[in-house]
Amino acid sequence: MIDWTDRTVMITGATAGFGAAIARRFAALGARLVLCGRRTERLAELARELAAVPVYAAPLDVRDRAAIDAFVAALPPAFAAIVLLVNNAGLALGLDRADLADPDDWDIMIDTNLKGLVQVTRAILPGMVARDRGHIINIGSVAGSHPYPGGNVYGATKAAVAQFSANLQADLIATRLRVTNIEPGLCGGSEFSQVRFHGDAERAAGVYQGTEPLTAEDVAEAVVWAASRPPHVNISRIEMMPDCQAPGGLAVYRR
Ligand code: NDP
Ligand code: 8X3
Repeated sequence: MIDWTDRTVMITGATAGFGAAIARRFAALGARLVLCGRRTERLAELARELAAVPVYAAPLDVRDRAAIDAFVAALPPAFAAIVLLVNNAGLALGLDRADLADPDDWDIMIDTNLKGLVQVTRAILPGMVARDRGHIINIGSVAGSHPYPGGNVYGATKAAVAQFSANLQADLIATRLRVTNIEPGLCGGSEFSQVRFHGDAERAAGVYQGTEPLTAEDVAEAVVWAASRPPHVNISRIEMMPDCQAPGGLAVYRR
């Protein structure tokens, strides 16, 4: 098993859901943590909870490129050599048909899930390449491979994340860097559906009714597993679903 105690792990979107679970999991393994998200109070709480390991937590909106550069430039020396970047920050907004969807929701998803993820990667990558050491784990989604009604732009951003991950792997072939795209399906216990339905708790709860969905801890486990393979092993993709979910939604509309 890899010794994480001399390794720095950066997690975007650590203030809730998967990001917080991934942070807790790596803290239990003794890693140094760089945590970010927009909600400063949540970051402070998590840093206090995980005080047994070195934690650098600071606010970052991944949609702001200048803020990303400033965040990376301000990393204290002890936290600057990131060996694992988990690009987790992201969101779905709305589940409306494309002709009815809110164009502002579309912009926010593209700016966060795609533009934010690629620009955080771009800011961290040069250091990893210079050290010839690093792993980028992106949090994609089954929505990037399997269409469903109302998934329109959310799924498109996650498809782009999958292809960006594969293209990164191609770019980095001559280095020891690794790239993984983790693609979870239905997952409960995070704020994902509350955010998707703009705070409608009843509608959010309905998504999981009668199911036993994945948990944030299941996703964190997959992240730790992919990151802990021997250095020559690159896990390119992990698609994971709860056993109550399956692909196979080809639609036929009969008039
Ligand atoms: P949560 O809503 O619980 O967490 C999302 C995290 O992203 C929060 O920490 C939030 O922090 C952060 N975030 C959102 N926008 C920004 C931004 N502009 N800048 C920085 N951070 C941001 O959702 P999940 O934990 O469920 O989702 C995490 C990732 O997993 C997302 O990429 C999501 O698309 C993906 N996913 C989720 C699935 C699910 O069913 N839950 C399944 C498959 C993939 P803050 O608000 O403080 O900025
Ligand atoms: C989250 C899973 O099915 O809501 O990415 O798109 S789904």
